[in-house]
Amino acid sequence: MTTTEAPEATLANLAGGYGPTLAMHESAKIASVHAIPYAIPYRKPLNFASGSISVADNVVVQVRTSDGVVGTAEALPRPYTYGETQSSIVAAIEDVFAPSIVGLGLFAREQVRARVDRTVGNPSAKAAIDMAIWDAIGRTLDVSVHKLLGGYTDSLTVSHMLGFAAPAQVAAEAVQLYERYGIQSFKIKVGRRPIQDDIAVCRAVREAVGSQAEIYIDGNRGWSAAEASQAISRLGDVGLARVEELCPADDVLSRRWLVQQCSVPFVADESVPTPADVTREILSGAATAVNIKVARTGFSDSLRVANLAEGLGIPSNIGNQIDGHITTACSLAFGASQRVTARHSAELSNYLDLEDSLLTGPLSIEGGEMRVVDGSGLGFEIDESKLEHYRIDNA
Ligand code: MUC
Ligand code: MG
Repeated sequence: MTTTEAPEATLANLAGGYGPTLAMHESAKIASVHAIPYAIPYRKPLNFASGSISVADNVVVQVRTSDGVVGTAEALPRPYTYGETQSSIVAAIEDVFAPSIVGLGLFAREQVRARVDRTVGNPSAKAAIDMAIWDAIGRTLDVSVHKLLGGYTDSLTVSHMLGFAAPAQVAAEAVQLYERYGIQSFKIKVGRRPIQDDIAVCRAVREAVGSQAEIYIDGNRGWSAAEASQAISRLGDVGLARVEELCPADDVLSRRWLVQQCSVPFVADESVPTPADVTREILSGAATAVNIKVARTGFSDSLRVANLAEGLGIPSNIGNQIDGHITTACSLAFGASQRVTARHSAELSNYLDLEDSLLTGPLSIEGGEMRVVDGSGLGFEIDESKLEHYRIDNA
């Protein structure tokens, strides 16, 4: 086999039901990969323990095939989590990854993975390339990515991430999200501030949304294990469904001590950006659940994390890397495709805070649920005039 031919196992996996179409496009190749930086403001900033975001300074990634099909995804720079910036993502894709994968077979995802993994780090750049290739495969075969990935169900329960603000303001936002979209699951950002401030916010939200709503907290490593332990016991009356990354995973022994006291799942998020990290952290007792973020593991490695979590017998939740519209569509397609992720609420709604969208059609949340768009590939189209307007590389 040459490196530009699709490996047979991958073709066989994809072929179920799509045989004739697949045969027609078997020789499709990756013809080009482009990274387009853009900036869309948020209506209000999202503040959390490890950082803050007021503009979606993301990177659209487009993979064009030798058949002229274009697959699209986006990369989200999160310097406080993975060290990538908007310009480092563009440079990694244009200068390093594109030259190493152009010419590979479109269906040779494992070849692509092997090539990009020769460079360490850059999880968001790698993830966006992977998802754009899956989109191009879906469009080539005229099948949705959601079906290609597993097609488990057609909708997910939405959870919304609430940033730092005064208790009354956070509670009012939660109520508004319930009244307008039916959302009844809320992740509250905590950590770094005085503990009583976080406790006041959690109590205000619980009081405002009632006992039926799901509430959980994310510390983004902002507490010590001792502070987190104190906060958890003082939050007993709030009824937390799970807790996330409350203290640094590098505080190895105190983190394990904290996790052992926890009566609800302790979710690892930024401490598990790769399948190997999931194995290491779970087996060492540093967490009892994991977040899956397609923004950092694409679809190919998100499948690995979901399978690993299932094998280890721990919950896996669809997290949110403060996703824009494109990544939200990717998170939805993935989360609804797998049985293990579909059983939990998925963080899909923070795109609501963006001032504008690059997509031609809206995403919609009704009754607290988001339905999969069942078109070719990821099922969305880019509005070219909007991309032209918001891109920052053609001034
Ligand atoms: C989260 O769950 O931590 C904040 C930083 C990041 O990378 O993702 C967000 C949300
Ligand atoms: Mg988190």
